[in-house]
Amino acid sequence: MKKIFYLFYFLSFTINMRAEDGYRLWLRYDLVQNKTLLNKYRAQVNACSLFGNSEIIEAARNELSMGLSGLLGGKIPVYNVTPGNAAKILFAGTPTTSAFIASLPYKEQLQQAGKEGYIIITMYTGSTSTIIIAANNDIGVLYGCFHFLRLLQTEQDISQLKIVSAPKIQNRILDHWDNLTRYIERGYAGISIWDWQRLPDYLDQRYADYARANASIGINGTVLTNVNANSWALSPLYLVKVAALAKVFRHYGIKVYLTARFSAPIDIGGLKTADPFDAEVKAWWKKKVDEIYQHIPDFGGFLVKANSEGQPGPQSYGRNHADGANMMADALAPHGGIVMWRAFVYSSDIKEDRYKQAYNEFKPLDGQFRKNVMVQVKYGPIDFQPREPIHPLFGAMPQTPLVMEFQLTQEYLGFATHLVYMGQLFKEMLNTDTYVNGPGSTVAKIIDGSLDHYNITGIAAVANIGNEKNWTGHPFGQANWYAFGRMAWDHTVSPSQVATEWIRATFTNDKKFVTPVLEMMMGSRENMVNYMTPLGLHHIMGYGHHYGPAPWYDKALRADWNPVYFHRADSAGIGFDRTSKGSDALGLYAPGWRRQYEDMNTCPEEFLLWFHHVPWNHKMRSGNTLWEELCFKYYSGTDGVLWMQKAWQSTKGLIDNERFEQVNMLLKIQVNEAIWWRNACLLYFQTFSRQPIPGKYEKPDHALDYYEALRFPYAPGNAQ
Ligand code: GCW
Repeated sequence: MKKIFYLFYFLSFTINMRAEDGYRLWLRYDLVQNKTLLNKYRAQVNACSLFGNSEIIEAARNELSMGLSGLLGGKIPVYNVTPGNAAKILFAGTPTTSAFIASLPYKEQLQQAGKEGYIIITMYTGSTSTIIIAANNDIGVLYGCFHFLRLLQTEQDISQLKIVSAPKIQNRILDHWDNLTRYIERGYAGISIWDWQRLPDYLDQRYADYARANASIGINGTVLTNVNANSWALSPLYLVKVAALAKVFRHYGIKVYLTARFSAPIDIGGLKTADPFDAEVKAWWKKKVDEIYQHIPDFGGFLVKANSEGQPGPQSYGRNHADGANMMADALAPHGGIVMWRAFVYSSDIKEDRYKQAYNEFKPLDGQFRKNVMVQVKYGPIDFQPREPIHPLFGAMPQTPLVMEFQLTQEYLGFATHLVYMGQLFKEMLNTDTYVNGPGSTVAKIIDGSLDHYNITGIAAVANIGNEKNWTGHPFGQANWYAFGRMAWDHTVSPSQVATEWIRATFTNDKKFVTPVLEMMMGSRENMVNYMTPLGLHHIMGYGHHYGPAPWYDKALRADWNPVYFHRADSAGIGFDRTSKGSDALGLYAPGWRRQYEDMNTCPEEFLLWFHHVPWNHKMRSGNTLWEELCFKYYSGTDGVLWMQKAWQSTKGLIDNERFEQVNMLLKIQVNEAIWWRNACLLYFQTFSRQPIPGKYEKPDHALDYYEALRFPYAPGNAQ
C-alpha cells in the first residue's frame, strides 16, 4: 500500500513538474482554485453553442472546449447548433452565422465592436443567465472566447458582463529578427521556432501554439524574417514554407509578412540593378509579389530596412526612401498588401547628431508615400534604450501613417536574464504628449490615427521568442509579449492591470503571490534604468554584442557606435548638449515640448543627460549635486534588484518549484550584473568627476581596469 502511495506521489510530482515548464504561457487552463467561484461558474456555463464553420470558428471551438473543460473540470460540450434549452449555455457567433445572435438587442454594441472586436454579455431570462459572445466577424468571436477564458482564469465575476471591446490599432504585429539559418539576431531564447529545413511538410505543434498565444492577446500579424534581410526568403524554395506557416496562422487571424531585401532583383532575380525607377526592376517586383500571393492569398506585405547599417536601398541609385517604398507598394496594392518602411536610418558619413538623422531624411518625404505605405519608427531616436525621449518623427509626418516599433527582445535591457516588465515603458512612450497639434497630441493618438486621420494604423514589436521550452528564456519575458499584445489592442489599459492579469493567468490567483510579484514587475523597469543608464545616460553598453557596461569604449569605426559619443563625460560634466547651443536635436520638437526640455532647470531629470552637458556640481531637485545624484541612482537601482530578489523568495511554495527556481537563479545573476553595471559606470565616470563615491555606499569590489578588461567574444545575439 505504502509503495503504491509513493509511486503515485512520485508520478504526480513528475507530471506536475513537467507541466510547469512555461510552455503553456498564460494559456494555462487548470481547474479554478476558488471553490465558491468554481461553483458559480459551473452554474452559469455547462455547455457552449458556437455558430459558424470557418477555420477560425474551429479554432475558437477547440479553445473553448479545452479551456472550459480544464478550468471548470470535466467535459464541457461545445456544439455548433442551438440546443433546446438556453440556460447555462454560452452562445458565440456573428449575426451572419446565427439567427439567434442576429435577433439579440445588441446592435449598437456590435457596431462599436467593428471588424475585429466583440461583445461579451451576461443576458438574463428571468433568473437564468446566458453568456453571449458576439462579433461581426469570426475573428471577433475567437478574440471574445479568449477574453472570456481569461476572465475565468483570473477569477473574475461573470454574472454581469457588459464588455464591448475593439482594437484601437489595425495592424498589431510581431517582428521576428530570425535568419533562415535559424539564428536570431538579438535573440536570447534559443534559435528560431521556424524550422525552415523541415517545412513545409513537418508542422511543429509550436506553430499553432504560437498563433494561439498571439490571437489570445489580439496580435494579428507576424513578420517571419530578419530586417537584415536575406533575398532567399522570397525564392520559391522558401515561399512554399512560408505558405505552410501562413496556413496554420490563418486559423487564428494572423497574417504573414516578410522582409524584402532591396537588392533581391539582383540577388535572386539575375538583374543588374535594383534601381526602383528601372522598368525591369519594377516588373520583377510585380511578378514576385503576384507569385507570393499565389502561395499566400492573404499575405500581409513587406517590412523593409533600407540604406541602414549596410542594408541595400534606393539611395544606392540616387533615389530616396519614398521612391523605394512606392515601387514595392505599387506591386502590393492590387492584392491589398502594405509596405512597412523602417525609419531606423543613420550614417556616419553625415556629420550630424545621430539623433536627428532619421528625422532629417524622412520629414521632407511626408506626403510622398503611396497610400499602402507606413513608416515604421522606433520609439526613441537612438535605439531601444531603457529610457528614451520620444522619436521626433512622431507628430512630424501627419500625411504618413507611422508604425510604432517596440523591442521585446531585451537587447539593451539585460538580455533574457534580467526581469524587466515593459508595460510602463510602452505606456510612457504612448502617453507622451508631442504638442504637435497643441496639448493632448499624444503618441497614442498619432499611431492610432485619431490625430491625423490615417487610413491605416500599426504597431509592432521585435519578438523575444525562441525555441526554448518557455519561449522567451526568462519566464517574465512572456509578460512583455503579453503586455505588448494587450496594449496594442487597447493602449488605454494600465500596465498594472495587464501585469496582474498576466501573473494570475501564468502563475496563480493567490494574493500572497500576486501582490509582491506585481510590485516587483512595476518597479523593475525603473530599477533597470537606475542601475544601467540613470538620469538620461544612453548607449553605454558593450560594443557589438551590447552585453554589460562599457562607457569607456571608443574604438568603433563609426563614432556614433561608441559610448563616449553619447555620454560625452569630461572634467566639466557629463551629457550630450542637444539644446540650441549644441546639436539642437530639441529643435525638431514642437515648441510646447521643446521649451520644457531646453532649460536644464525644467528638463525632467530622467532625461537630463539626453539633452544637456551638465556640470558635476549642478544642483539637482533633491538637493544633491549631479555626481551625488548619479551615485544615488546607481545604488538605488541595485537596491531595487536586491529587494526584488527578497520579494521573490517570499513567494516560495506558492507556485511550482520549477519556475520558482528558474526566476530565483536569474535574479541572482541580475543582482550581480546590476552591481557590475553600477560599479563599472561609477568608477569610470569618477575619473572625470574626480569626486568620491559617498562613504555610505558599499565600495566597488574591483578597480576600473578590472571592468575594462572584461571580454565576451561569444555573448549571444550579435549580428551575423
Ligand atoms: O538595435 C540595432 C541592433 C541591430 C538591428 C538594428 C535594427 C536588426 O543592434 O542588430 O538590426 O538595430 O533595428 O535594424
